[in-house]
Amino acid sequence: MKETEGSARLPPGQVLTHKWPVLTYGETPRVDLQTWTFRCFGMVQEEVSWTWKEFLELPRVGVTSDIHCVTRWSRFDNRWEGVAVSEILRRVSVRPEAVAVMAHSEGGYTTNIPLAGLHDESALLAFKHDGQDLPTEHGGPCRLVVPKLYFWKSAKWIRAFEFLDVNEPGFWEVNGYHLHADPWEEERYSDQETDAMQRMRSEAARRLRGR
Ligand SMILES: Nc1nc2c(c(=O)[nH]1)N[C@H]1C(S)=C(S)[C@@H](COP(=O)(O)O)O[C@H]1N2
Ligand SMILES: [Mo]
Repeated sequence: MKETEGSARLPPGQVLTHKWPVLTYGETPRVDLQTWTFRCFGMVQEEVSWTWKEFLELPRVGVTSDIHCVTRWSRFDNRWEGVAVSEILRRVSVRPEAVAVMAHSEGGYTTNIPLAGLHDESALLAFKHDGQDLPTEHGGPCRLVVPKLYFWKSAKWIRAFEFLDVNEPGFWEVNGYHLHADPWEEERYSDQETDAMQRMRSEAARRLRGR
């Protein structure tokens, strides 16, 4: 019976693992908590930012969720602790034209997430995993966790949300990964995007070049 339950929780094309692989493009960055801030900028009425000390004073949540990596491993029942993304969004006056967020990480990694995907009670900025401080290689001191999307959207060493009026591709999305990334729909690669998404992608690319 457990197995039936397990496979119902496993998205198509995924394999269950109990280990937690480290997947980082490039080096693990050095994060300085003295100068660390989490910033919300872009399509907002006013920029908001928190120092590490201020960030730790925000209300906290615990969320248990499953990881689904596009490289086909999934890991169930990860116990995360941190600040809900909804808690952050409550404190930022997002302009009505904003449709997406670019998550910016220490070291330059970026990933785009439609705003609708962040209005999700299971999304959080996590600093603990299974009761321990988040290990550096897994994104400590703080990473984004968006359980309903493939794990590349969960930016490690997160430092900012940039609110955007187009759903611009981030680092992996420029390099062939899907703009949206729903594991239940197997939205793995950009060649699976709809025509509308492809048009949005090229519009965003044109805008980026024009900057
Ligand atoms: N800053 C940053 N965040 C990142 C990545 C990265 O290279 N840099 N890799 C992404 C990818 S592709 C995956 S699968 C997960 C891996 O997280 P883990 O190393 O904790 O398993 O982090 C995502 N977040
Ligand atoms: Mo990944």
